[in-house]
Amino acid sequence: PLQQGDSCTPSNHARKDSQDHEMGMPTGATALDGVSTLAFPSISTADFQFNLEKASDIIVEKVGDFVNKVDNARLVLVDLSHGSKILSLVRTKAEKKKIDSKKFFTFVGDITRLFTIGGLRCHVIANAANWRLKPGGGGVNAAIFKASGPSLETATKERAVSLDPGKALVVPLPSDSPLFSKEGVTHVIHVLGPNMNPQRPNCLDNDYVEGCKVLREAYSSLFEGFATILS
Ligand code: AR6
Repeated sequence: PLQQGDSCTPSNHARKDSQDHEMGMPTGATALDGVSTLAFPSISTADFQFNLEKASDIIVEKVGDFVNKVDNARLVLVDLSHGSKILSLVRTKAEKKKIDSKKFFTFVGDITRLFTIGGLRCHVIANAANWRLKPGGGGVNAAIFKASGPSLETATKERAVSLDPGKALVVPLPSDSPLFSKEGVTHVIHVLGPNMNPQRPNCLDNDYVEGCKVLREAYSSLFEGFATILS
């Protein structure tokens, strides 16, 4: 859930800019500026227990590659709280790398409420999925399936029954989904990242050579999936 003070409304963007998106959400990067936007959570770094330093390096590397290639599209890394370590690591590294803040910034909020609470229109959102592509299980997966209503599960099942680590699945969101009608989300992209949690399937047992390879693949698959929607 959102913590008090984490959300912002469209009208208080300017005032809260420095708190809510410390890379500075560019003026105009709000509700309806027409730039296709992918909001994504940090894949694998909560329930899947992936190392945050390593994950932040990979996020910045992959975001940098994508924004250099694509015009008229924007990426937003989202997490629930201002205290998010992954957001601050990524912000610092992205600034150092001089990644264009019009094409990439971080944002604090619930990924299922970005428009209605955050005032940020994101056409596409990414889900840190499980291999069965099932609702529930906690984290962002549970939140996205819950906010979508049953139609996301149906639409997902029509396309795939499972997902391999490092892969992504683009699912157009049926128009009867509240996430579509209220938040303006047209697609959900499920991504399965590497798992370092021994209590979850396919644990990599601290093998960060494989883990980093799979996390890189996961972000490549995610951004390639987003690019297919743009074209
Ligand atoms: N909005 C924005 N960010 C969120 C939200 C939200 N509503 N909820 C969580 N985060 P996680 P993983 C952030 O655990 O590590 C599930 O059970 C969170 O703070 O969702 O890839 C699946 O079924 C963190 O930064 O994903 C899988 O089995 C990021 O989202 C497993 O967890 C990812 O945290 C996947 O684990």
